[in-house]
Amino acid sequence: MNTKSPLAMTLSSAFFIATLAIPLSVASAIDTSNYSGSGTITQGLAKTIEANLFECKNGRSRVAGIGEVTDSAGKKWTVPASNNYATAAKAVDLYEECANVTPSSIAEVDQDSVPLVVVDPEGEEITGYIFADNYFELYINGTLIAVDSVPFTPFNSSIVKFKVSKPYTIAVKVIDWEENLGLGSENNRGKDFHPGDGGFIASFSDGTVTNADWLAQNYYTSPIYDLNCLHEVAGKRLSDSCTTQGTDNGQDAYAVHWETPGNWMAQAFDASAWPQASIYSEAEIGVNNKKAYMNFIDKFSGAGASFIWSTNVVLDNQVLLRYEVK
Ligand SMILES: [Ca+2]
Ligand SMILES: [Ca+2]
Ligand SMILES: [Ca+2]
Repeated sequence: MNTKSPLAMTLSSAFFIATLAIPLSVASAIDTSNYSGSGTITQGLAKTIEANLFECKNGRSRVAGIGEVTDSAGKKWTVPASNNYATAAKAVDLYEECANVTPSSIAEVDQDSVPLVVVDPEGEEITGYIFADNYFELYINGTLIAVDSVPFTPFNSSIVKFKVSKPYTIAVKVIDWEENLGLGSENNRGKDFHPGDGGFIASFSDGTVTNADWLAQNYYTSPIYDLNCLHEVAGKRLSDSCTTQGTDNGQDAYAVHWETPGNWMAQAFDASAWPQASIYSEAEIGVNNKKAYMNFIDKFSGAGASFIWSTNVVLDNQVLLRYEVK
């Protein structure tokens, strides 16, 4: 026998409907049941919020846009990464085709004209030589020294100068830029959704070079087509079993995002949980046809520097690097 009053019946029905409505209202939520990592998953193309950061006046360049993609909880993520390109001082170009800066070697570069950024007035004056696929922002002891003058392509290289006392901390944000915002891909090698690759190499006049002693943590991985291929071990955000093949149907790719710590570039930031950088060969990065690199190779591999990135130089698109110079 049902002892409920008509009012109680109505209330329980209303409650039942409200409970049903919860899954209905998030019916478009991303199915992340295959994912067990610490990141946040988004799926599909981002909304373009900045159409293009860079126009090449003298040649061709890929469109370097910025997008925003929203996760299931309504949080917006900037892709390929938040950056200071619009406002920060651009690094002086060693080589940059769009600006007609095309010296054939370091001997042709007027290094004395490079502006000096003073971090410590009593410090040592240090020159840095940098090549990034595709974009870097360089901090010394938390001070932003300069950002890459070309966010995506063509491939360029840069020279910076700063004054600092040892020990000091180098912190670099590197971005492998993307055409298909939020999808980690570009039209390349005959595919509409080809995952591009990254890579970063630098040497400094005090003998500091990029190598496996640097720390590298990944904050954005895409494209991912099967969330099950992702795993994490000892702080490493691994995607080594995920495909790196291009496709013509990549519009539904997943991306994994991790919040970057607000003070990651500060000297006092504790990066001890970050993995060590992974090393890549010049052949893996594919630099032998890039004059921005080859014309200054004596300042890169010739100076003992190695290409570094996180564990996946193809799928990881925003990587933070740190190194303490003793
Ligand atoms: Ca660049
Ligand atoms: Ca990539
Ligand atoms: Ca790239």
